[in-house]
Amino acid sequence: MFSSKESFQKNFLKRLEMTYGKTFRESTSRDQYNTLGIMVREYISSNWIQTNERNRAENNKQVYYLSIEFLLGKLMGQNLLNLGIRDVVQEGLEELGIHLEKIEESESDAGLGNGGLGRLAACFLDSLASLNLPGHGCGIRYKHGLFDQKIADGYQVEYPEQWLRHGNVWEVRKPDQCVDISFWGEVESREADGRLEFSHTAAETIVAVPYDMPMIGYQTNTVNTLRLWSAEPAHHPPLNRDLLSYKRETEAVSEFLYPDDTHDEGKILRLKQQYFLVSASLQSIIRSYRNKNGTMHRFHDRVALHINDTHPVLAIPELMRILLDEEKMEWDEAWEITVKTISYTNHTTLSEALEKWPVYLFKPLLPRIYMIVEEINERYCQALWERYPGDWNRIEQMAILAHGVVKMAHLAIAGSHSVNGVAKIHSEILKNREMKLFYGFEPEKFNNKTNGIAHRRWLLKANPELSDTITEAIGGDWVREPEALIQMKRFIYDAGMKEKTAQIKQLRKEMLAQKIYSQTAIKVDPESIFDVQVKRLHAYKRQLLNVLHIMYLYNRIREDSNFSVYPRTFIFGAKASPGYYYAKKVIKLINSLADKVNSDPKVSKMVKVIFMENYRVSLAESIFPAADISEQISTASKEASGTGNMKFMMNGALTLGTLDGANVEILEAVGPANIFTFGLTADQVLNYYENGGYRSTEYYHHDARIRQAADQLVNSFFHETEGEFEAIYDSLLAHNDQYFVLKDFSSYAEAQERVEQTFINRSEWQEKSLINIAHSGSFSSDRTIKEYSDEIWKIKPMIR
Ligand code: 26V
Repeated sequence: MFSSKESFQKNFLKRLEMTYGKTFRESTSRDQYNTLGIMVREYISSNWIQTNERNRAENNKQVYYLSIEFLLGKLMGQNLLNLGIRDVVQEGLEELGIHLEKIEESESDAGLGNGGLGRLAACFLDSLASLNLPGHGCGIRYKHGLFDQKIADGYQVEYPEQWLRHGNVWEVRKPDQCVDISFWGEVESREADGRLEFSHTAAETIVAVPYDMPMIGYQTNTVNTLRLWSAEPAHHPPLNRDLLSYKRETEAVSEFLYPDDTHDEGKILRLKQQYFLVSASLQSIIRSYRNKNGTMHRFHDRVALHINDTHPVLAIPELMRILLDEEKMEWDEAWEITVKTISYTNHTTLSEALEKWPVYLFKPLLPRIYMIVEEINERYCQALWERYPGDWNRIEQMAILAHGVVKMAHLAIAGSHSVNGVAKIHSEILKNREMKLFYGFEPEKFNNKTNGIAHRRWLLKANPELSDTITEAIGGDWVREPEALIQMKRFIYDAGMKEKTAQIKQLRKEMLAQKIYSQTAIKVDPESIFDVQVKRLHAYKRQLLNVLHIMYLYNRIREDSNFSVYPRTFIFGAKASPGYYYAKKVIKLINSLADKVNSDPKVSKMVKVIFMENYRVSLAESIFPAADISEQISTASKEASGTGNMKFMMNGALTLGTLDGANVEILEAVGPANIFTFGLTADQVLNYYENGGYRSTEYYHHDARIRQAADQLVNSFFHETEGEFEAIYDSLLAHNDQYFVLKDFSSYAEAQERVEQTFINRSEWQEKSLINIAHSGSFSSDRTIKEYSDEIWKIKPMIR
């Protein structure tokens, strides 16, 4: 049906009529989108079935990537590209008078994630399928993804996101593969054959229904599966329960993605979600494994389970439960299989983000799982005791259960054979600081896997103009083998290439300027430097540093008539967790500053500030290609990796960043002449935390630029209600600036001057931009996934 334009058109029109009972003329963009989606689904169905069949027949080892978030974005465009049918479809539709882009707009972003962690999971699924690797995702089918953000009077307002409102053409409900999930109740024990056996009784059961989504590889026959679980009431609800409240509580389990990284409300619900994901996934994986293999003794030879951060760490006691209670295995064998099966990635060292569950919540909700965690803890502490006899202090610090909480990271380390960080510096910090004691105990478990991004989304799809130019220059191998991008080095000094890529950047900046105009009615100058910071709003990411620097530019331009800067457009995009007071204040501050700057006749000739509402995957795809400067300015040691940094680099933006996360590896790749670094190093920051010695007030008193900008947060500079930005002011001075914003200010301002000086020499800038593109191949998630596959999961490509 996609073999030619004509055959596509014929099928499309017929299918449209059959599905909607409308003529083409009467149909809406959404009807057309759905029709195309149905056709694509049908087109790939035999490959999807065959991928599953071959996996079964060949009994290859499979990896299951368990993640509480999958931030997929839109799928139509990528699917068409991967299937190699985009051109045929586009041309066919054009002749019917429809633009493919228009149809694509009807698709909702699948926003089942908060940020980096969820997007990484989505990039990994693209690479797994494209590399023909037998790897699948397991997640939750949230009815509402991450909230939609509107800005009203400068404030963030959240609206429930509704991605399923018009259905989801990519999913297939599989009611025959439901599993039961048990909460609450009691554990009963009895002796059988000289062995203590446990059963979970009087539990409240809910049903997990799988919805499968095809993950289509790039020009290959492999179609892997993302299985998302939805919570539904059991057919026979508990007798002692009010039906309505049982139904409501059940459905709540897969209703909302947790947008709140910071606060504690709904803890029980979140723990329910975690167990729901893990128990449903394991039961279904084990069911199909048992059907094929009978017993579970060699489970780890055929299955790898990866846990994306600690959210799915209950996979460890859940697998133990199944092996002990259902398979009747002995503890030691069950534990060996569990550890050999499970691997774990850590995504943050921030202590606030490390999950700890109070026993008083955990134990009643998951009584059998809690018992197993207790036993794991006891045996783990015993092993520690044997290794470090008498060292109570150490054992207390390493215990899984201590002081009334379950420490999920400790459980993850104890129960898996591999623990990795997501960039070199992050993995080193884990080994030498955060997880030092665990590294001392089992050093062989620890390793690094530097993050990567799906270059087929973030370059091939997001920036077709640049992609075509690269392909013309070096051929198309880079799409399958991104390291081939290094061949672009041949063109760094090539005048034609410099001109061409500069034109593409210009075009993309004009396109973004249009979008900004249509959303905000603000005209920005596409010739200005597009300086972009898009990411979640967090204190450690230091949007505030960027803001204070813009305030300084504003003051300087107004006060010093000899001072001028090269025109700049500062672009922000960020969602704040709804309960994160400080982050929301920073959003308001950016918007207040934007009003001030953009309405000032003198300043706005040189500087504009734009806040783009509702930052999400699809918006990101139009931002990265248009950026000149990539702001990666976290307090060193705090950003585990960052992945936006890679997306910018791949699209030819230059990084302005601290030596944090993967910025360090970007520096190694491009060399110091092709990146702007500044600020404290991670060691310096960590030493300050350990030994003290930083006094933010000194920087306030000694630097007039800082003093002026800081004061403006609390004097009449912004015409907001009094006290609006007091919390921000206090964070800097009363609370001694925990993220070293003031300490790094001067170094940042200098780096910004270097940016300007470099940009003025456009020819040199373009060379640096090309160097960044040429070295971006190793930041493809293809590289990352190959490393995970070879070194942790031990899975091999299916031969296609
Ligand atoms: C959670 C919290 C909760 C408490 C307040 C501070 C805070 C900060 C961050 C988080 C998110 C933790 C998990 C996460 O999304 N980590 C991100 O993972 C990305 C993929 O590995 C990585 O590139 C980012 O650097 C990392 O922040």
